[in-house]
Amino acid sequence: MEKTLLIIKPDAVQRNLIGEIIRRIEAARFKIANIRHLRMAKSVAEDFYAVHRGKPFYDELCNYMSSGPIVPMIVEGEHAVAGIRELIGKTNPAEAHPGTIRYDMAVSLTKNSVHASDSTENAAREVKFFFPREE
Ligand code: FUP
Repeated sequence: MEKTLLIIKPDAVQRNLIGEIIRRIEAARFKIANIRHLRMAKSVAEDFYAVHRGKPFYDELCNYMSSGPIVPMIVEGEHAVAGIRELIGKTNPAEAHPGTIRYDMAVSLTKNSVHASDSTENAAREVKFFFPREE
């Protein structure tokens, strides 16, 4: 069993897509092991995306991620990291495959509706970031 961190981003929360995204995760046989609803301060978003500090899109990304509530959750299952990345589709919705969350729901490269950890190392860090008490 593997754990990964998925975030429903402000654009999707705002458009009432929380239920549809969770439905797809559960339909793919994954479990929601923990879930929160919160709004990040910009400084918190900057910490979360620290790996992108200095890149041209960093400021826009952090402004956007702190613009409204988000729903981070721990998703559990076999090969959850790769499986959830497949379910959400490519970062740029223009390149995502039909049937993926980003193809179906994303507004733009920045407002791409969801985040999911891209490796088991990042999953461990990101789970801890939003769920520090999780073992
Ligand atoms: P992902 O792992 O799919 O979330 O993608 P990245 O870690 O490469 O990028 C993090 C976020 O930055 C993406 F969700 C969207 C945003 N981004 C931009 O806004 N512009 C870019 O040129 C690249 C990424």
